[in-house]
Amino acid sequence: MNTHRHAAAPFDVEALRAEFPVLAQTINGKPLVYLDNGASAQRPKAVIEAERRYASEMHSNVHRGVHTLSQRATDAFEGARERIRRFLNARSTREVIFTRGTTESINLVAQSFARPRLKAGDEILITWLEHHANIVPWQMVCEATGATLRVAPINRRGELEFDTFRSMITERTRLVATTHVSNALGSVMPVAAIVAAAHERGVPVLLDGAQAVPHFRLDMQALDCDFYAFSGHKLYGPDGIGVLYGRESLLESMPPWQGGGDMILAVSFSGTTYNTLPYKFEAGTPHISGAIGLGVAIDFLEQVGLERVAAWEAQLLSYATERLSTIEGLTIIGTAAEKASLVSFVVDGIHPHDLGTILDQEGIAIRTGHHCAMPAIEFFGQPATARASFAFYNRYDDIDRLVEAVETAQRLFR
Ligand code: 7TS
Repeated sequence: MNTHRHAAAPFDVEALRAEFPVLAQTINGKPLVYLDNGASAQRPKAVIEAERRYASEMHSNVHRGVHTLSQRATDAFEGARERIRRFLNARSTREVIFTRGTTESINLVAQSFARPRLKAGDEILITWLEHHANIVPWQMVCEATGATLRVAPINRRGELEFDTFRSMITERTRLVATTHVSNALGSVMPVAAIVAAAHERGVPVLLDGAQAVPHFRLDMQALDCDFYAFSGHKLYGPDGIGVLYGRESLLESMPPWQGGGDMILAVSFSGTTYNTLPYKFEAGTPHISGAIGLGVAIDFLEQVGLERVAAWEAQLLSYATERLSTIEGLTIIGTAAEKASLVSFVVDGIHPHDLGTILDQEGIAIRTGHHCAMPAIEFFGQPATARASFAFYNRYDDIDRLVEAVETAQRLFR
């Protein structure tokens, strides 16, 4: 695709919406407004069709058959890995491991990288903004090894206190694990500075990219992090599939996480020889159709253009922030200088869950609750918030509908 010509073309959101069958329905008699993309984004026809085609024409197990179907499935599966490598600008497909999603990717690093290395007195450093998937696996490792989990603070805008964070990286720190974008508040973390500060002290960095990958162009070589985790279902792809990117030298040094088929070269009762990367970390039959669908989702996103996506979503974010700010009694939680396209908010006198229920009556899907980031939400003295998270297929009209529905809820509660 000619990216220059493409970049100049207007962003045709209606044409893009037509690619997403889910969006064209009514919920409770109203046209659906889908603003829960942070929890899971919708799939374009191309992804649905790729999964259907795989099941109806290609399905077989990978890496084991000499027969044609197995070779087709293997080619499509490994082709998806190469697409993902290119998307991430990873050096090699050996650095691209398929997992079930962000959660499993982080657990893999926790169990295979951290657990064998850590001992009492060692530290893992995270931040106050983490999703539970980037807290609990480290707590489990700390419990097993006697290591300590330390948490870098944030300010009232929901930004990392970077100087304090940096001062918490010491000779005891064995790993820094932070989110790239906060799912609860939208804050974009200063990941380049985080990686630089950690590497200055020789500490590896894991980034939780679940909320960043759908919005920004990534470059693993430029970013220079050691691990990067994300999920297919937030990236317009299938659920049950995700990726762990890992620096090859570190992955080489790590023992396998799970044992079974595909992760071995030879097995006998006197011992087993493990497979090479990335297969060493992919025990058992993988989610083949999921990986293929994820490759197609990435192609789709590349065709839309990540730079254009980022520009459109920035407009949506600023329009939503402006419109919601005009509602009396509504407070936006999370006002970082740099934010991805989501808005967390609370409304005086209405519990977020009640608000979510009323919005659903209006056909509007948002997420309410602690967003699996309880410490981040509780930091603001809230048990829960309402969260509208935008994808490139959202439009100004969706935000107008959201604002109207919040005002309707206020009238009902008055
Ligand atoms: N990390 C972050 C930053 C996330 O936002 C999520 C999911 C995860 C990890 C876990 O991803 P999974 O695919 O393995 O489940 N976040 C959300 C959310 O914000 N609403 O629902 C799920």
